[in-house]
Amino acid sequence: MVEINFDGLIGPSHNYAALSPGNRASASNLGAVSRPRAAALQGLGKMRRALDLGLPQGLFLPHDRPATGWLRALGYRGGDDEIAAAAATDDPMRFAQAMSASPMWTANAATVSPAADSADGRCHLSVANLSAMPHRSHEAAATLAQLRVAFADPAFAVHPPVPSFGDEGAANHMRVAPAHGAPGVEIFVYGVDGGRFPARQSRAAGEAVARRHGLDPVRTLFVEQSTAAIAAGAFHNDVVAVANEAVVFAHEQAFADSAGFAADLARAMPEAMLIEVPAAAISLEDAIGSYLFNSQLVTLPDATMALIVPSECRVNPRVAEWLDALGAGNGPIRRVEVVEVRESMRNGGGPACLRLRVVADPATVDPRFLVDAARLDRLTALVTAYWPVEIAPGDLGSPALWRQCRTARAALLDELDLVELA
Ligand code: SUG
Repeated sequence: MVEINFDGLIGPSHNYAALSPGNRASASNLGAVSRPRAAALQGLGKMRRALDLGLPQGLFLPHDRPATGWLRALGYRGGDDEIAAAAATDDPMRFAQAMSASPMWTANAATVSPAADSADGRCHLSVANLSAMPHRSHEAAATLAQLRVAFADPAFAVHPPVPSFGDEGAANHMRVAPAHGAPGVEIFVYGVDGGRFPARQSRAAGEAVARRHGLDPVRTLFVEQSTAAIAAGAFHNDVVAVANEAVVFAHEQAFADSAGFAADLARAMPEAMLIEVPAAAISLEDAIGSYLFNSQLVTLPDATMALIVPSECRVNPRVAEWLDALGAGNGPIRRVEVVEVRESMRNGGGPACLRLRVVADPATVDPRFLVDAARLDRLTALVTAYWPVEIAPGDLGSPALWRQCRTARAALLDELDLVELA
């Protein structure tokens, strides 16, 4: 059993339409010109870095854009281009919601419970409903289709989204375990509405996922996000906390009751280690501006841990200094790796948002969803050939762009021999 990170390949329609209230980066880039090709190449660069570190790497595909199936369900009629043209003229914001490349953030694709935690010994995946944001709410059907292909082996159980209650998937879920393959404690982090921004994750959804996955209640925690963190821009818990094996790395203000969380975690798993960064060292503002906690905390083949941080962490002097001290100290995190995912970051998606972690035997995963260096070379060439260089806000309504997005995705499906997802 190993942990495989499945990164979302950044889709050809990547653009800045400020669709996510409460996500500061997305809101502040309204109207900016995006660079889909550079974005996807940055994402592929991150995957390559993981391979170079000796980690297994997987990938999920961008969804079909414009999302005409969703627009059709909203009452638009005709062929795909007619539907897109009608929606783009009628309601440009709605149309932008149909053009979003948001499936790139696969930390929101599903919640995953490894086999060691579940009653039936299978790895369970529940697709997230993402119901808090219209542009994300229509991802679930295509995500479910994709996960059913990738994880068709009986080692997995893939569940459709939980109904009725907001669920944002792995971004609001942490797992703490002595080792990836050993039984662990699963932590479902939820928000409570009433603050400045929507609380996207409900407690009821986490409870439903835990029940479906057959988790042991003794090793399952439900923890409330702090309203201060949500108000400061932590629209998902993974903006202020990350866990790997026995380590939880979190901001002091991530949770409503951090002392209560620390005590519950220690009771559930005495060997858990909580690395809490005090607000006096790094303010919530600095944490969210740099995305320090939206890093990938990974165990390397030599059993030490590395923190894969976005380059923005190097720009903030307080965060940079803190990271230098972390790497030089004798705690469990010995190495800091800096990756460049600026295009995704400008929509509020750091290294950890771009990946879904699945603990599995790689032999049970459909190999079309796994990458090696040669496949990354081919994907780099394909993205360079097909992805648009730039998208300005006024381009979203252009039929030429819709055609380019469809052609690019078709070439990708062909390259990976995944035409059944067309
Ligand atoms: O849901 N941004 C995403 C970012 C998701 C980050 N994921 C995690 N934290 N795991 C969101 O807010 C912006 C799209 C736009 O504005 O066009 C967006 O959807």
